[in-house]
Amino acid sequence: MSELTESTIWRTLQSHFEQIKPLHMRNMFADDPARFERFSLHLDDLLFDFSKNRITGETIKLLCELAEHCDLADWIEKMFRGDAINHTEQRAVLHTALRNQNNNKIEVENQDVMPEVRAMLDKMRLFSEQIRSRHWRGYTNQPITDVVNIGVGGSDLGPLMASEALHSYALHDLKLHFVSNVDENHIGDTLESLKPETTLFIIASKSFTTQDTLVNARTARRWFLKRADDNAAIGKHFIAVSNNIEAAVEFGIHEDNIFKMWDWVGGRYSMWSAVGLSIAISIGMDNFEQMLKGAYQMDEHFRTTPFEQNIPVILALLGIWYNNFFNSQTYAILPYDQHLRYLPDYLRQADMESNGKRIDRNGHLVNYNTGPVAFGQLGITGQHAFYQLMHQGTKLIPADIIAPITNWQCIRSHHRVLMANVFAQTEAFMRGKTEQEAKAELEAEGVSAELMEVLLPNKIFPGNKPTNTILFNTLDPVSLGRLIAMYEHKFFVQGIIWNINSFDQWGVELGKQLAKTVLDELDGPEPTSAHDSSTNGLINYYKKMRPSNEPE
Ligand code: G6Q
Repeated sequence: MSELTESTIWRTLQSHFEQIKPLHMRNMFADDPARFERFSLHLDDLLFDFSKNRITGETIKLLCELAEHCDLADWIEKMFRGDAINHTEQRAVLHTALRNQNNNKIEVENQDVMPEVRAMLDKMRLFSEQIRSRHWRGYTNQPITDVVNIGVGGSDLGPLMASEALHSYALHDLKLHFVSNVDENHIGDTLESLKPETTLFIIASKSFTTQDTLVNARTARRWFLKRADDNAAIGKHFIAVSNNIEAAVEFGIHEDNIFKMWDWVGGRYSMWSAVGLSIAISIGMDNFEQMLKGAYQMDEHFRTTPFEQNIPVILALLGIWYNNFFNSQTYAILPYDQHLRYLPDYLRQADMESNGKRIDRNGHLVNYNTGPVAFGQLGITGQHAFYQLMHQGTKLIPADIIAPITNWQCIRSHHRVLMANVFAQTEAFMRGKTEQEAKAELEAEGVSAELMEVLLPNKIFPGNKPTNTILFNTLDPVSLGRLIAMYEHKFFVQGIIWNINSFDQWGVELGKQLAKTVLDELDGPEPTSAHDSSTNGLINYYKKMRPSNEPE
């Protein structure tokens, strides 16, 4: 039995859950006109409304006691000061150092990391300004018009999400492209419209050993050299972001063109580092630094605010409430802003790779649910697709609804409709529609008694579906940084409560290892018998059916 589920506070929460379970939020709102004020928090213009949750004041109090029981405050300090809390890789977890705005030292093995971080930011500034101002010239003396980030997972999703989110700040005659899939169609389609003379490749790989990325990088180099026909020209067109300088140099990238990463930055937490170089090139370093400032603002809030008013802590505890007590297996991330379209993908990795663990920090199998299945899409798109299941299906799917109050263009006829959907959906999820209400509606439509009998049960919405609503003024570098840092800390808090290591990823490493072994077998002509009958059968079928004249 685990210490967590055996603890008094866990048991108290369990019996508290039995009291809360039958209550309907509709009645909670009717009974307490101040519920919104009571259950919402602010950080500058960010409003976090968590009143549409199946909670009372007692729930929050008990959940905060759970956080105290799990020594959350100590763990927060351990992370920020650089203790090796990623114990399976014996590493510090210091993405917060990348956006640190104060003059305090942050030490890893007695070495202050801040001078190196600042040097990296300076190097990013210099380089991104050279590209943006067209001082950096390609091998035919033309300026760069296209930047291709080649990377995967943590070396792709952050820059992809953030550069799309901050698209309104982008330099529009400089286009960003992202290639992550080793399927040749991805790089093939991307290169189709590009010219080697004006293209810059950023090979982003912390390890510089990830097969997908290296295969794509080699294809890019071949494509480039076919036209340039001069290895020296690579210096003007290939940049690397990596912790493995040796491998990047061996690939042919000049040492001056390598931006360093550190082993204390996890891939999925690395968009604040030089992995974000493509973001900086697109929006400019001043804006990139505003994004760091926004994240730092959330870091400070997280580090210094009592749990009951602490946005990431409350967000995390609500997740625990549904995951571990209501036994809901999933939750939805639903942004109502076109430019946040990659946010659900980004957060899905950050959450599921961090908290998809079943072994606790003491090496034991856990006996409770850990990380949920995170999914999502633009809210408006989801409304016309999967919200049906959320409203009337058999699963409880809590949701985060995220919306900026205004945007770059903010055309009234569009934006008001958008916001009307935000408010109407959160209300509908909470209230539902009672039998009486549904009946009154059908009667008003004049449906026959016969049809009423058929329709009525289908027109009832149970409601009582929890949502958090997150509003902020506009999607800009500061608000984006703040939003992402909020979620990072949410996942951290949940990992602490579940007593798991949120910062390793052995499942990802397994994929990398397995693919290498099978690749050797695919190269030889003879059938394989090294696996189970299904895997052998699939490999051998592939070998038999593949074209014999595949180009390299
Ligand atoms: C992130 C993961 C994973 C990683 C990719 C790419 O936290 O570890 O998504 O970012 O596998 O790894 P490289 O950057 O080493 O190529």
